[in-house]
Amino acid sequence: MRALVREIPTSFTRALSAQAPTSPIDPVLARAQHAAYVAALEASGVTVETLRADEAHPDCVFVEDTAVIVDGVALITQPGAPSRRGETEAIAAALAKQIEIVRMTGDATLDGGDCMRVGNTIYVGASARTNSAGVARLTEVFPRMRVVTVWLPAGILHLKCVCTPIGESRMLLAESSLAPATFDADIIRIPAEETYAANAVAVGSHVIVADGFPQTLDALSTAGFTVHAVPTSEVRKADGSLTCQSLLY
Ligand code: CIR
Repeated sequence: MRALVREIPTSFTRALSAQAPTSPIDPVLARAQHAAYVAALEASGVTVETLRADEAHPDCVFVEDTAVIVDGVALITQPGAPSRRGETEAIAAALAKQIEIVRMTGDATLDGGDCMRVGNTIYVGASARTNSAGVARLTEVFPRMRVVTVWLPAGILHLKCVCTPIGESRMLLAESSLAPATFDADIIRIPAEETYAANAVAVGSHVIVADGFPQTLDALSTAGFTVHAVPTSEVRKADGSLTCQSLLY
């Protein structure tokens, strides 16, 4: 498996966030934490390609939002936040060396953080960032996938803020977020007080989780995963978590 990631720019201190962080983002610490994330991907057997930071785009580390990759085809998105639209070209150029690229145009918007694939289903969060034209384009580009729209309550930035896939038929889901019946999958429930840890990156028998969430760590260890806990304080100040820092394919 390969991953595309992107360095953290110094302008990351101006990244989007729904609420101003209680302490400013420290870009030096953010880079150290990003390095730990990349090391965890490599320890999970992933070959990582790292793109240079783009100072003009403070949120460029959150590459997940710029593409949805299924079975060797990458749909390059139009991120819902206008300030992030310019992030996609460098991603498209890097992916085009490896896989087929298709585009999203017109009024369609979609953030990759709203797309969760479990088996042959892509659950798509109808969020403030992803509109119906974006979902329609996703459905058109991946005709063999079942696309299910999930209405997100206000306050949830992306679908994968509260749930992530763990293998082909299992997923993590934060308690008190979305109804478990929404999903046709085996669910590992994450206690509400550990909601942030419901965003995890699973690669085979490895899983990368945010550190500081002992119940989630125990649940994943009990489920048989090798768990890599990584620090996330700085990306969290910019409403980021773990899946958003890579594109896996
Ligand atoms: C944003 O608001 O777009 C970024 N500050 C955070 C994006 C996080 N992306 C993700 O969870 N997929």
